[in-house]
Amino acid sequence: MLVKRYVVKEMPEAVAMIREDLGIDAVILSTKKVQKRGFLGLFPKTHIEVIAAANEQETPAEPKAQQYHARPAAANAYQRQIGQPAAEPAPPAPEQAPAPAPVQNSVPTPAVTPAVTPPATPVPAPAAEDGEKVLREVQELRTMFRSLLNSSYNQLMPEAIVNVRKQLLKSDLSEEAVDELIERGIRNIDGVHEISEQEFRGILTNFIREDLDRYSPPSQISLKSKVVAFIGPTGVGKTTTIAKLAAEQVLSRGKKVGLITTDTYRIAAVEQLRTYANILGIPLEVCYAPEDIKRAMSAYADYDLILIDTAGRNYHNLLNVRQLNTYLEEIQPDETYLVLSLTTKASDLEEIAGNFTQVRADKFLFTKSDETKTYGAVYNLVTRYKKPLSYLATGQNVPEDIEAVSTERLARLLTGDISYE
Ligand SMILES: Nc1nc2c(ncn2[C@@H]2O[C@H](COP(=O)(O)OP(=O)(O)O)[C@@H](O)[C@H]2O)c(=O)[nH]1
Ligand SMILES: [Mg+2]
Repeated sequence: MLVKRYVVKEMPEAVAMIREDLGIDAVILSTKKVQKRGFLGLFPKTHIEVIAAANEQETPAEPKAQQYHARPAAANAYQRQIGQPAAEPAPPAPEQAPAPAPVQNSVPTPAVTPAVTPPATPVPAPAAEDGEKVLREVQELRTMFRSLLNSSYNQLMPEAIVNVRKQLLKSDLSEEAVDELIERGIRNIDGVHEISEQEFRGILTNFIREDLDRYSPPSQISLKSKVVAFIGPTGVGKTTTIAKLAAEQVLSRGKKVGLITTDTYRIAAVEQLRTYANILGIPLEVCYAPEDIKRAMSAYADYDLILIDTAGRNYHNLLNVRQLNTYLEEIQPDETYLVLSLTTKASDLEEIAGNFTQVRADKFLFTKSDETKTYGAVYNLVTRYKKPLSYLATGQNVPEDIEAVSTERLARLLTGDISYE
């Protein structure tokens, strides 16, 4: 990604420079009026600062037929911003028409120098330096975007984009995640002023869905897994979720299921799981210490699936996380689900999930989706901790209130494309 800043007298000058430096796929990220004190006061005071960006491999521009749409779109967008009537859009070039003159010939010669002078001939740099440069530029771009979106300049952002951004923040996506998405969205469109709110929302919905599927699409208990553990903080719904999944595996998949609980911290916790086990007619083994695990496992030697409930403890405390790890080392699960409630405060979820990175957790399982209308934490955690989704627990009823996650539905809820019932 190349990001460049230009300070020009008139917008068409900037457009011509951008096209020459960054190519026709460059996007204008921002334009604003700036006061510039010139040498000996010779320059006029009001200039326009233009920030533009493009993918590095797309530069420099090759003259192509499409190029001729770039200037009118950007220039018109700007003219509308500063209250001048936009020029008529250029008619599409007829198929056999002679090649039109390059754009820079049709605009006045630039009377100013860009604040960042691009190199005339790009010199190939070593790979490591390239990487650092790209990182630096991406960081610059982020910082610029954040200040852009939060400053008075916000007023210049088209309403469509501002509204989509507001909705994402309302869904509890982190500000950082939102700004990254908006930035990606803008990079993917031809002109920020041309796009409708619905179109922009559609683009971001797709990005969110792709991101949620990136670390492998949501999956349920694998047919190959025999030992599956459920871990997570107190009261998030681990035991209830295990009861729902045990019922599904027994009733719909015809599996021979056994339960183990290591949650002997609360007496009621064992009784709660025993009640579900009795209803389903499946056995429950209780483990009071990590040494009990081997005995419990051997009791289930000829079972298809063993679901393991663990103690809900305060996992802000790393000591509790380590204790849990001792159990998991004995259990050696094929899959471990980190169960988290969507009703937990976003900052607590971040911290708890962070502490659980010390434990091998394979997938996220979110509960209590019925008690909140903001699912942003799902996106924040999946993208931050790079683990896939699995099930969504949607209520207290056993066994029915659980479903496989649909990333498309989640993405549409987050952008406000559909509403929570
Ligand atoms: N609204 C709602 N409540 C749930 C859900 N899952 C569990 N619960 C309730 O949350 C409480 C704690 O559940 P429990 O399974 O004991 O949590 P654990 O401590 O993590 O094992 C119980 O009252 C459950 O009925 C859910 O998806 N939605
Ligand atoms: Mg429990």
